Amino acid sequence: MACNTGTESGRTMDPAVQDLCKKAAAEGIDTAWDRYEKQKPQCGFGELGLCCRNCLQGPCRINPFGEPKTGICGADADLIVARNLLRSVTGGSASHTDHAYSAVQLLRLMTEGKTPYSLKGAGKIPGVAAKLGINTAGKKDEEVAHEIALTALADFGNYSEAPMKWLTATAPAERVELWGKLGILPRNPDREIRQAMHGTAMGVDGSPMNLLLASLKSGLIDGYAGLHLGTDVQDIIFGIPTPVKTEANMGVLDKNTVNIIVHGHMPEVSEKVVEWAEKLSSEAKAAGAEGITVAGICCSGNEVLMRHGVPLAGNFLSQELAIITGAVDAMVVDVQCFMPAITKVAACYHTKIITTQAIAQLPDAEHIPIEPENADAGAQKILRLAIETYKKRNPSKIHIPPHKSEAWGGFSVEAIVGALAKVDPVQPLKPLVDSIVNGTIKGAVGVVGCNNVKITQDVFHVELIKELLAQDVLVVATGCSAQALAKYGFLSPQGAKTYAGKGLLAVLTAVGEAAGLGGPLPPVLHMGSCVDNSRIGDLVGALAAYLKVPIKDLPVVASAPELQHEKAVSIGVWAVALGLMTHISLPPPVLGSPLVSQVLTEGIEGITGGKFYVEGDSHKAAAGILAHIMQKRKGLGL
Ligand code: NFS
Ligand code: SF4
Repeated sequence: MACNTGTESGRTMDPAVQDLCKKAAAEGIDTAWDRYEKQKPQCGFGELGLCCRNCLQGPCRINPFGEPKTGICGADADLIVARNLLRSVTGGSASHTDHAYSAVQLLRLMTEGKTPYSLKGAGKIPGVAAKLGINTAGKKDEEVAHEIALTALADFGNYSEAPMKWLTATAPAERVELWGKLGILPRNPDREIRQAMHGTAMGVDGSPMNLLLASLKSGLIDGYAGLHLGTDVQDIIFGIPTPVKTEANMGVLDKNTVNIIVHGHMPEVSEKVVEWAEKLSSEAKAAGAEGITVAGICCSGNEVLMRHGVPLAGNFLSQELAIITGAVDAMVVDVQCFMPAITKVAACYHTKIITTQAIAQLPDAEHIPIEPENADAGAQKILRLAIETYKKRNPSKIHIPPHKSEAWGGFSVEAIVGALAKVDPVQPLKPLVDSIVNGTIKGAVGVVGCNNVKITQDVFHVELIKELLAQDVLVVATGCSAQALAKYGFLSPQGAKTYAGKGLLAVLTAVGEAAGLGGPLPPVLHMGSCVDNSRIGDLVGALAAYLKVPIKDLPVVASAPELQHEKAVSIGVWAVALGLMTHISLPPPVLGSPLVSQVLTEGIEGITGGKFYVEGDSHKAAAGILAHIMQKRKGLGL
């Protein structure tokens, strides 16, 4: 399954990206795959997690086959690996938590009437208020939403030893009790992130097991101060997604329109770009274009796909190639997952790269701040710059591969339960649970995460999910994984007929027709961005509650087949803490410590019921995931 970076088909299975890789080569432009070649061979110490740079006596590295066995301070392989892992998980948790914090500040300012945003997700408020114990009687939506923002901010200001409220209000009681016994309930998320940095500094925590527990705690910060807080608040501000039809892959770009890509993670940016693209389309026409096309890459793309059906240009490894079409007038980025390389690629074309966040700037990009108070002014400036830039296109450099597929998104938990309620209005989950109990559906898999240059783009997502669907496993997806599957028709009703096994197809058809879609549901339900992995957590939690069993006993598995980011690692740790077996194709850099590797893939199962399952072959991974599902079914007496 490894990536042969020499050939287009070794780099990616996406025909549009293959096509553009050829164009890049012809035009002498390096992409991530070329840079990967130049990195080879990658450092063996780094791959195993055996390098420590935590103090200036280092760098120290451990020889797995001999001496030295410790760093200068005496830290051994287990300690160095455990420390590095905690820093990496904390990097992921910090990213998600900071993202969620921005959304909370926006909610606060918006409900104080200080921003050009308006409340679109009133339907989300009662549930969130109820779990937080906020009294809504006689209050306006904005007032309750403001209290919700202040409650979230109180978690960030919590100086007591009490656990963070968003977690205790959200996670299943059985888990809160377990995590309490393990002593890993996070208090103030900022304090825990600080403490993780402190504990991993030179001369502090020397216990690998204690550091592994801290990693679990950091995973919980990600799950509740990052993912859940992010989704809850974003749904209140921008609306709860409902099923929506769109298209995916480079063919969504239109050579006759101004093309703007939104890339990154913050819907407060991408929503405003989408809003102003509509409002300023007459200006684009005055400039000679037929209109404005906004298309997404990575999770910013997912956010506006979920709520507005904005089409998708590609996922993580497609980002440079979108620019290489020569047809992108502006790429607007906010935070996370945009490669610093994009400005260098853009320099070969007319494309403007526009950064919008103070912490995420690029030399050679235009920086146009989008902050809560000035978002409209910023977005207008961005749109007008894109329209100006459109006039500078070089027609001889434009090539848009025609590939695109129909894709459906918008499957929030509310939307899924809503569709099921058309079959059974009293107990909406019953039809789904009955299908699992009688074996029509064997179980469920949440497939998430990124592309990674070490794996041929999209191939692991596609091959794994093909096999699982054929075996009647229900699949939900987020992030760049959902985007990979979107490009090959897995998110379309037609995809159900192509890929789903007989039992699964029957259920998808019954629910899809009852819900008025006129055909089956797509075989893979797109639940949103990576932050929206919270939605998968909620769905799994609801199934467990309905069956009155802990999550760890469900025939449910998580998988991140092409993970690259620290965020994917911290989400994985959260999933394992929830009790899920979590498949990954590439191990994080922990193999240098037999102890840490053993705990993550075996020992942890006795503690949380979840574990990491590392398998780099998609066929074997499908078999391993299916075997786990069958074992869990047996445990439930099914
Ligand atoms: Ni998730 Fe979304 Fe994609 Fe990976 Fe990056 S965009 S937050 S980290 S690469 S799935
Ligand atoms: Fe070396 Fe210890 Fe310093 Fe790490 S903390 S660089 S192992 S001396």
